[in-house]
Amino acid sequence: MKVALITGITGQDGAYLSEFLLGKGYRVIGIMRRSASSDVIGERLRWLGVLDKITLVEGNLTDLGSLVRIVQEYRPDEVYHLAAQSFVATSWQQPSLTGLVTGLGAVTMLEAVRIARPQARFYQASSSEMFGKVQAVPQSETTPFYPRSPYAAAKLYAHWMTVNYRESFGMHASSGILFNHESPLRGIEFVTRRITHTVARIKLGLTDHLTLGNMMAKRDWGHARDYVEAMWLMLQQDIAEDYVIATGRTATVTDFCRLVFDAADLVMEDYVRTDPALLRPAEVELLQGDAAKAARQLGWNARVGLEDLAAEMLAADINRLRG
Ligand code: NDP
Ligand code: GDR
Repeated sequence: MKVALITGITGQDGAYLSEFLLGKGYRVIGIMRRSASSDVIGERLRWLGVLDKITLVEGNLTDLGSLVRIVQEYRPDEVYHLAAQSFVATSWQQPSLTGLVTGLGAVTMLEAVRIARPQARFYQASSSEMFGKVQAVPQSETTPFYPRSPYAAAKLYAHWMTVNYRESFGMHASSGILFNHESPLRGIEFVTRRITHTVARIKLGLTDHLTLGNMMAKRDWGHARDYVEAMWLMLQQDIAEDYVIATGRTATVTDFCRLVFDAADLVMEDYVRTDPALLRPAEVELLQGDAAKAARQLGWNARVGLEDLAAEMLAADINRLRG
């Protein structure tokens, strides 16, 4: 039985990846940071019905010893490094923490693997945010990076360190440059979930408005369940490389918002307000990925379209609020 070690297992992608790997017959070990809310922290895993099928161990990205001991004990074949301070807006408020966790944390994990299990295959969760002020449209593996937030700068460091460990130590280390991917398990602070959750509340008479920031920003949104499969596919290749994972379709925040209001049979203009306080110090205006390499080499293509994603997220939020 193959063993997979996942950091960030309590997050959106960790939950879907656990479900996917269990389906492939893996033993799944997840690193969870100590929390005073440990009773609720496994909610996403519980929602997918996988909490009882995985092994959770305590560790923290800022603590090399804890990571080394876990890698020594469980001897993973594959390591999926997903943990991060992942909310871009927060990265301006906590730039040092974001650098420590999202940037240096990846190196700490790479070190743990290099020390205790160098033959393990390693996946780094890189991000389309690294393209930032985009230098070309659409963005592919060869597009130059131009990070626009402390988060993106930290991810870029982690990205190049992953490349460096591959080239310096011959580790099988790949970076997936994933564009935005969402699901009913998306954190409530991200724009898609903020929209579906609030529209569900409007539908149920619990609030009468939705406040947003920059509605003109364009993103390439896919479904998290599709994207975790791409992570796995990267680690099944003989040679480790980096891949862009995206749908190829871009839409504004307004477009997504309208889809959700339409799905709820409500008129968007009656409810949406904007608040300049939600604008970011520097914005990533346009992301659109070119995942041709992933299609060619991994046989991977996004399956879920934006309309279905919006409808699934809204339905889940309505059900949760009713339940
Ligand atoms: P989430 O924010 O949902 O999950 C982040 C995870 O990291 C959580 O499990 C969190 O634990 C954990 N974590 C945070 N700090 C630490 C720490 N110091 N030690 C150990 N664990 C920690 O992110 P997603 O699932 O959406 O994304 C997964 C990864 O992919 C992230 O690295 C993200 O930056 C990256 N990414 C995401 C994209 C997306 O659209 N979703 C696109 C491109 C990249 P806790 O539950 O305790 O908070
Ligand atoms: P992003 O996701 O920054 O792309 O990072 P987010 O959903 O936070 O923002 C997307 C766009 O929507 C605009 N926006 C708002 N955003 C939020 N959160 N709340 C609002 O009210 C709002 N109004 C407008 C933002 O300005 C932005 O342009 C996500 C994270 O998952 C990262 O970890 C990951 O690396 C990237 O996607 C790819």
